[in-house]
Amino acid sequence: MAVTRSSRLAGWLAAAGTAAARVVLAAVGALAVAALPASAQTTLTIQHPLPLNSHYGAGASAFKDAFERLTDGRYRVVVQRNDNEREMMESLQIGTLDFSVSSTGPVGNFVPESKNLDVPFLFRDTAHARGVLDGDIGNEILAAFERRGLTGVIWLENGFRHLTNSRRPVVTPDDIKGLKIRTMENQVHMRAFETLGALPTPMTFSEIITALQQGTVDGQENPITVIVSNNLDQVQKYLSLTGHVYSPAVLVAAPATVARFSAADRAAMIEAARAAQTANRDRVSADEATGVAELRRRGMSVVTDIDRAKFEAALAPAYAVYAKELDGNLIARIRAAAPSQ
Ligand code: EAX
Repeated sequence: MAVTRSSRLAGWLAAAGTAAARVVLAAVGALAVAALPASAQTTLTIQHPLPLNSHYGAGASAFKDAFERLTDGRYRVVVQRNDNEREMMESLQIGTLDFSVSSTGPVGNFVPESKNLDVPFLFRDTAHARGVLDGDIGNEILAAFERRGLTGVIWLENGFRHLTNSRRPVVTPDDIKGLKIRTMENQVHMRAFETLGALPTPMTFSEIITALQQGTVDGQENPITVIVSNNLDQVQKYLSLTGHVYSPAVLVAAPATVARFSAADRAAMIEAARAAQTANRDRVSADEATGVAELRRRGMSVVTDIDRAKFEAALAPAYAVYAKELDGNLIARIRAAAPSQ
């Protein structure tokens, strides 16, 4: 059908009409949503262990904004801090919490398959890690959550972990000997530090600052983004860029919460989770680009020339145990995997 002037005018009017109609409809919709009695709105909670102004906060807020938008305000998502990741997993299993963002730290105690991701020096770099987690291997491990009374929604990122301490600069594996190191409640990590001659002390993130201040432990290990956003420079003098292990994070849902969702709401949850992943990873990349300089500016003494091969060699006894206790085939597939595009 050719476009004529009078019809164009008619068209413009129709378009104007449509545009006006669309504005009215949107306004009515917004009013309708705003007018939704609180009772019609379901409140859901997402918890994570770090400050709101962090890579986890960025992910959780992006999830909240997207899910509320995609479900037309029928849901309100409350973001809370809970720096006990194990407790969050338990709450998801019993349905007293809806969503969480956490590292895989204590997750291996609930989903043993995720322990394979916690092996030191397993991932070559961030692209390799993201490629594995966004691919078949990542999906296989997420599927394993279902068998443990949890719903693994999407992989997020904590980052490569580095060692800090208040006693001495750590350059070689020998320098770690005898240091009391706070670790997450993660047997894979604890075995690595034991093998290097350190004294690993597992504790939740909530206990870390006091333990460092009181000298219960000499050091700890975390990604740059966590060290910066929690001001660990105030209780630690030395930072060694060991990058000794990649720390995945994961958005997990309570199966009971997901079971109450319609198919459309589940689709909204997945789309919101993708928004969370993008916001989280972008924040990690940004913090990693500026964090070391920032920590130096705050007075930390930074060791950059870490001999990775020396640390891997010193960990050989631990790798032998991992080969028996973990899934050697899966670990080999991860090592062989291509980086993300
Ligand atoms: O997930 O406990 C830790 O060291 C974690 O890196 C922190 O809670 C973020």
